[in-house]
Amino acid sequence: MGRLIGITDIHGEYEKLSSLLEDITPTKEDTIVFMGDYIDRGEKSKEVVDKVISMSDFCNCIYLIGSHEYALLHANSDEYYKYLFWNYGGDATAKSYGSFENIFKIHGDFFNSLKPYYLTEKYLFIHAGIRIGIPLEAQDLVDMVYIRSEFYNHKHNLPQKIIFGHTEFDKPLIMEDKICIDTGCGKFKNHPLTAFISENEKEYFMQSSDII
Ligand SMILES: [Mn+2]
Repeated sequence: MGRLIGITDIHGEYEKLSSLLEDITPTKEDTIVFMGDYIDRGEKSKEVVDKVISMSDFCNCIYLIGSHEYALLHANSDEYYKYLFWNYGGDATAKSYGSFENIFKIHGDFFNSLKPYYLTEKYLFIHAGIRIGIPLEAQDLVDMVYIRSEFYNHKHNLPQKIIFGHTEFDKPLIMEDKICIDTGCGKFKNHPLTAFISENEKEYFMQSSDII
């Protein structure tokens, strides 16, 4: 059995992503679940998306949607998400692609193909979390990519451990029923990108080395 790996909230930090993936060195038996927020804030959103797409040559890859991709996909049709996109780092993404229109010309198929979550027997990988008390199949996508303390401050009732991101902590937040691996990559220059790894019966983390 290969490793099951979660990576989230890369936010255009191509060097941190490359360094972490190099340390992980994925093989054909491994699965990487990319849990959203590929873009915005950091300078290399386009390179980050190219890199995560290219990883499917080396291992099984799952691509989830994050809040920043949700805002991107709704920026043309909804003033609120347009505001969110342009005020939370979208300018860096447009610059990385050359223009806002280019984001869709170059990677539109990728952004439109992103999944809401990835479920295994032991884990649920999801960008932000779930609204507790509602069945998984009835969850609202907005909650799944934007929810914060209403989720992580309470115990949930799913049999799986939930691996999530979206809310940053200084180090992985480890709770009995959930683990957050957003360690502020892209938001704070000296914060690492963190990977959650499940291998046989072990759970551990790997982080990008200190690239400033
Ligand atoms: Mn994020």
